[in-house]
Amino acid sequence: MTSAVETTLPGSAGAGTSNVDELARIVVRCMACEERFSGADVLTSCPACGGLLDVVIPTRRKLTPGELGVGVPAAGRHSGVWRYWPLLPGLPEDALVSRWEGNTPLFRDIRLTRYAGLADGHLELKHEGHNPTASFKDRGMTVGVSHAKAVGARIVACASTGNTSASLAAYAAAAGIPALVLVPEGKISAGKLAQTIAYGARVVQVEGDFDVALALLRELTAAYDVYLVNSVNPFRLEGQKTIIFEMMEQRDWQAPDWIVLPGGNLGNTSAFGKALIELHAVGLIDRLPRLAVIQAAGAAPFAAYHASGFEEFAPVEAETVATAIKIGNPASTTRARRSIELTNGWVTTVSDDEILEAKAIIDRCGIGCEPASAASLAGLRRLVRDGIVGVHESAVTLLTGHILKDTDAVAAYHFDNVGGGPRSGANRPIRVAAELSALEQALADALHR
Ligand code: AN7
Repeated sequence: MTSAVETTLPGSAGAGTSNVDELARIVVRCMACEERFSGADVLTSCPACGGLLDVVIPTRRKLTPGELGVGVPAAGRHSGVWRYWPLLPGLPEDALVSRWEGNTPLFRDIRLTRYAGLADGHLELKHEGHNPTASFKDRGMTVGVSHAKAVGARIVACASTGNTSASLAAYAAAAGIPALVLVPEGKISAGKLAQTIAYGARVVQVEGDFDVALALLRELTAAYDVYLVNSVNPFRLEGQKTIIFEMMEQRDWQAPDWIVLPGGNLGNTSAFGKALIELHAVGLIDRLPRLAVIQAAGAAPFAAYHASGFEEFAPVEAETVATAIKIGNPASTTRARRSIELTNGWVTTVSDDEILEAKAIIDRCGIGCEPASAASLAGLRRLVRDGIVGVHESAVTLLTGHILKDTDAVAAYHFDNVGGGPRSGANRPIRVAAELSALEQALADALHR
């Protein structure tokens, strides 16, 4: 593609010849028309029919857990993504951009299990906030940016509700590739914006919501030679599969009955379905868990689509306190539908109040997460109450981002009492005179918390 701007873009384009050979061995396939393309191409939709693309991972041969670590390049040895090398696209080693992402904990807490309504020992929480930029996005970004580097991209770009932009900015900085990010003006958390600025991306605040920003960016990437890293990028989703790989490894390859996750643009939902199918195909798990996707009630087009028996999809104007998932027209809807169908999954919604209450309880257990993440626990509780998930079934919920991602949400809950009346467990700091007698009262209060 040519344009006036193109000649002014920085850096040198074009993959080295050895990279082209390695990239050409990777097969990318359209999930709609099954047309096949080369990994050396830069594609975020099928040039033939516009469908979403999958990287094809060979799964005919059975794998043992030990064989998963075979062939891991030195550059990815410490990464919780690249150590699953045989189930990832074989990118050239000199292109790998890693910040030791992944390697996240799987927590248990009896209080949260009881809050969900499950029998003791039946809930685990995979905390993806323990990633380098404090959200799960780093797992996809290490693969997306490594592919961008391998093909010689001169600039990488995304539209974001904040976490993708923070992650892209960091990995682009690590790779030495310029980054452009579009965020909805005034609608992402201050912490995420701060990360994106500090890591050095060119930040554009678009007048409009996330859906407007993504549509605008797709116009730009269609016209200019800009590498798009949103989750329509098939390489990014390959990295996000490793949340499932690591979760199953931590559970000694025993699948839970349910995996519960928040749904926004539906990249994780898409990646999780693919990951489970691949693990099952190579014999590392013997059954498929059911995926349960939880949307905020004010941003729930996928839940409505599911409720219609996947007959009618309609985008919505999104509104929710969980800004990360304030998305009304998810880019990966068709791929996410496939994940739900393949795993006999479910989709439901929770209110902002349910999200905030679940978040306060997760925080109070010393685990902590951002609001969007808490939708998973709130949703599980709802599903147990509705009888969709049985009390004696096992579940893993995904916590997608760190508590410090959105400190405004913490303040609003504990200080402002938005929506009237004190929130349950609200914890407002008190001011005292610098006198021992005043502290004695605080000591008595603290003992009773
Ligand atoms: C904390 O950063 O879409 O359903 O632009 O940041 O895979 O999109 C963030 C999404 C859940 C939803 N939890 O995941 C972005 C963006 C957190 C998130 C989601 C996001 P997908």
